[in-house]
Amino acid sequence: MTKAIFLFLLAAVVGLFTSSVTADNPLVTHMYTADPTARVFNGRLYIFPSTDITCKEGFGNNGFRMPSYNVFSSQDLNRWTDHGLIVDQSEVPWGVKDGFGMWAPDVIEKGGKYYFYFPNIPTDKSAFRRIGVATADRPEGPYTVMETYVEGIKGIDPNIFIDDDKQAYIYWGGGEELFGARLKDNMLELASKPQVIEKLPAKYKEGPFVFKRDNIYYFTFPHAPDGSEELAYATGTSPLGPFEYQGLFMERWRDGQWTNHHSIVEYKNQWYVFYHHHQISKNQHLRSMRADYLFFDSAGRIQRVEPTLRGIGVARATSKIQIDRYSRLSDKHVKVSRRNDNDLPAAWIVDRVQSGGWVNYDRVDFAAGEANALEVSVASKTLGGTLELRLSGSEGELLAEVPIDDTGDWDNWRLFSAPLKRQVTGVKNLSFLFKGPKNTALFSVDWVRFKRVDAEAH
Ligand code: FUB
Repeated sequence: MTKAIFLFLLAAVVGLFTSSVTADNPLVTHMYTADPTARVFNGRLYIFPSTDITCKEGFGNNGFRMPSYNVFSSQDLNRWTDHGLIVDQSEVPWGVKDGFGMWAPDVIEKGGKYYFYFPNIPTDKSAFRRIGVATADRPEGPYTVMETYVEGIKGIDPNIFIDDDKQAYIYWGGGEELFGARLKDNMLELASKPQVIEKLPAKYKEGPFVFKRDNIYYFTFPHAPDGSEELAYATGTSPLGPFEYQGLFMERWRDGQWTNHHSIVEYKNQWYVFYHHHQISKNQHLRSMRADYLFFDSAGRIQRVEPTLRGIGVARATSKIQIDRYSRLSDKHVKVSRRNDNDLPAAWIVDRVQSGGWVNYDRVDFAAGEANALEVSVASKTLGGTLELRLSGSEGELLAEVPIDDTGDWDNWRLFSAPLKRQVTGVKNLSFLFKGPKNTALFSVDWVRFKRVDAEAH
């Protein structure tokens, strides 16, 4: 068995039994993932992020320690599979084996073959980064890494775009300039000289990501005009430009996270942006990938994206719904805290709610007849209170009232439940309200879910 196949099988076994890939943001909570490239292959959405591992500030390139790549996929954007590791730095023939320089990747399908492009530190010291390619017959691998890097490219953050006429292009950065070139049919060599993508705004840019929609070519990129990176874009009528700068579509982080890195994909008639943030670690070198909906206006302009915790996809009513990944939250009487401090997988709770607080969680799918009761996992060291479930906002129809008692301690989690007042079907936006004595902590909520119980159990 080759090392690549062994690594693939090992990672697949580990990955498939890992359940901390979530429907909400961040998408992955059992490891750190950054620079997500999302692609649709064979009706499934795949994400190819890079991997951040624990580092001392300043150790590794620019403080990052990035040894390998994993792949994740989903059909419904709710249940995700971690397919495990696909390429490790130790497998790259031309790369430094302990360089931890496996920065943002991309992948593309051509002729039934999957081409995975990644930056790495070359042993020949010819550049800060060269771009390598690994190929596979399936998106999740196993991948075989090519013997040498793509000649003619020095830089990071490869991105591939294949136009309708089947011509492939490769783009890369980072610095004051971003570059592009045609790729040969073999996808491994340049077919044209690298050219600077012109008319982009000044200052540092990286992570180019090109896509086409309604005959407009979108050249999108993280841009640091002044401080941390915003996600910006330009549009044009051909793959290598000229492009006209259109402005930003996601604001920069203002909480110590310098980078952002994105990809944009259409899946089942909806557009999405994948990007990263350091919410779990609070360390800008340990990032977590996220996703949100993306919309265009009638002129094809990308609408500003407000990053959410709720993220994308429709949650199943009978799954554990993490309402701490809320859609909206009342201004007062509710806060969200990490449940397990620094451990991975990361988990959060709605922490010590007070009367009058509420949490909204959108897009929960009730299949006909599958649930007639609400169950909540809660903890309380006071008298408890009542958790109300309402439809479509805190003033909406009252669907359930769950009485909650003292569970003995703030980390002593118990299940409480109550019947639904009527049968619910279809996709609903839910609101959870907290009631009880004023100005005191009532209870904490870990998760909620819906279930079917027979009449006597009520
Ligand atoms: O992840 C390492 C580098 O940080 C990427 O290559 C850049 O795009 C930025 O996200």
